Amino acid sequence: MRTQVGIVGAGPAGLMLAHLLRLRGVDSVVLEARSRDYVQRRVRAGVLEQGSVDLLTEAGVADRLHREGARHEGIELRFAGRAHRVPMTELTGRAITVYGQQEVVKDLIAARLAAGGEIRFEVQDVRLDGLDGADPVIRFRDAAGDHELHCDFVAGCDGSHGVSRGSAPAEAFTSYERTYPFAWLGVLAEASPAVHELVYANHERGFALYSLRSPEISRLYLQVDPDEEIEDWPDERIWAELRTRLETVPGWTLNTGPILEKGITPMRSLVIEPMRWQRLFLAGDAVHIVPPTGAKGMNLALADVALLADAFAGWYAESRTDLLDAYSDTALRRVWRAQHFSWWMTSMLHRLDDQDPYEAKLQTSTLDYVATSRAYATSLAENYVGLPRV
Ligand code: RFL
Ligand code: PHB
Repeated sequence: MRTQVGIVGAGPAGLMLAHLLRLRGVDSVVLEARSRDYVQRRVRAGVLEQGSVDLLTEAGVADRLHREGARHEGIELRFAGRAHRVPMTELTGRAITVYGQQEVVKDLIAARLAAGGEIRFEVQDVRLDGLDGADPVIRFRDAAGDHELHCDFVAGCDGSHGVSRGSAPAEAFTSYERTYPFAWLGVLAEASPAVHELVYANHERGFALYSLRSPEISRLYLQVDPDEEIEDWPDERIWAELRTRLETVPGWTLNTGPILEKGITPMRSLVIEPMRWQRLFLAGDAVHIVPPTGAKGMNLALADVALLADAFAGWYAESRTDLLDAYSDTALRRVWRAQHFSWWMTSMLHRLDDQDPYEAKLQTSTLDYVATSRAYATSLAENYVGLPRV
C-alpha cells in the first residue's frame, strides 16, 4: 500500500487533517486503533472556538454544526456566593459554539467516507519505521492480516496514549510537564440544562462546571481526588455534590435526571518540543495536553492540522520546505498561549491545597479582579474565544 501522508489516529486532529489534505489534492490514509462506533461515541470536549468553527465551515463540514450547535456569547463565573457573567462577545466581538466533539468526529468521518477516502478502523500493532529516510513505512495488523503502508510523511495524531511520538529517538524531544493534584469526574445527564451559558464554579469543596449538549442533555463536571474510582461515586452522591457546589446563588436550582455516562479523567499539562522529527509530524494530544478548564484541547488539535495541511500542500504543489520547517515553531506559539491560559483558569478555579488559606485568598482576589476589571475580563475572554489563527 502507498499513500502520500500516512495518518495515525482518527480523532479530531487526524480526521480533520485527512479532510483538509483531500481539499488540497493530497492523498492520505487514516489508521485508527478503535472501531468507528467507539470513536463516534467517545464523550469528550464540547466547546469550539470561533476560529475552529470558521475552519470547519471553510472546509465544508459544518452544516450540522450550524444547525445543532449553540452559539454562546458569555460564560458565568460563580464564586463566594455570587454569579458574574463574562460577556465574551461584547468584549471581543467573537463567540464560542457548544457542539460535542463526537459530533465533530461523526461529521468528519461521514465527509471522508462520502468522498471515497480511506479510514482503517480497528488496526493493531501500529509501528513506524524509516522516519529519517525518504520512504517511511507504517506497519500494522488488522483482521485480514499484516500490512505495510508506505508514505512520504507520517502525521502522528494518535492522542496522549499513541505510539507515534515513541517512534522517534527519545533525545529528539524535550518535554515540559505539570500534573495537578486532582481529576475531573464528568457526567452526561438526561436533564434539561438549568443554564443558558456555561457556569464555572469555584467552591471551597472544589471546582464544578455546568455545561450542556442540547435542550435535553446536560454535561457536568466535578473536581475529585485523582485516586478516586468511579465506583466511589454513585449517581446520588454526584448530584448531591453538584448541588452543594453549584446551588450557591439565591433562587437557582440544578435540574437532575438519569446519568447516561460518567468517567474520571486525570488532569495534566504537557508540551513536547519540537512537534516534528524528520518525516514524522505530531499534532493534537499526541504532542501537547492541557487541563480541560480552558476548553482548548480540541481547538488546538484543529489549529495544528490547519497549519500542517498547508505545509504538506506547499510541499506537493511547489516543493516548498519552508512551511514544513516552520510548522513546529508556528504551532507552538498558539500551544503555549493555550497552555498558560488553561493553567491559569485551572489555578483560579480549583481547590489547590486543602490547608493553604493564602492560595484561597489569591483565588478570590483574581476572581474579583476578573469581575471588576474590563481589561482583565477581556484578557480571559479573548483567550477563551480563541486568538485568531496565524
Ligand atoms: P484524540 O481525540 O485522543 O484522538 C487520537 C486517536 O488516535 C487513536 N489511537 C491510535 N490509532 C492507531 N494506532 C494507535 N497506536 C493509536 N493510539 C491511539 C485513538 O483511539 C484516537 O481515536 O486526539 P486528537 O485528535 O489530538 O484530539 C484531541 C482532543 O480529543 C482533546 O484535546 C479534547 O478532547 C480535550 N478536551 C477539550 N478540548 C476542547 O477543545 N474543548 C473542551 O471543552 C474540552 N473538554 C477535553 C474536554 C478532554 C476531556 N477528557 C476526557 C480528556 C473534557 C474532557 C473531560
Ligand atoms: C464540555 O462541555 O465538555 C466542556 C466545556 C468547557 C470546558 C470543558 C468541557 O472547559
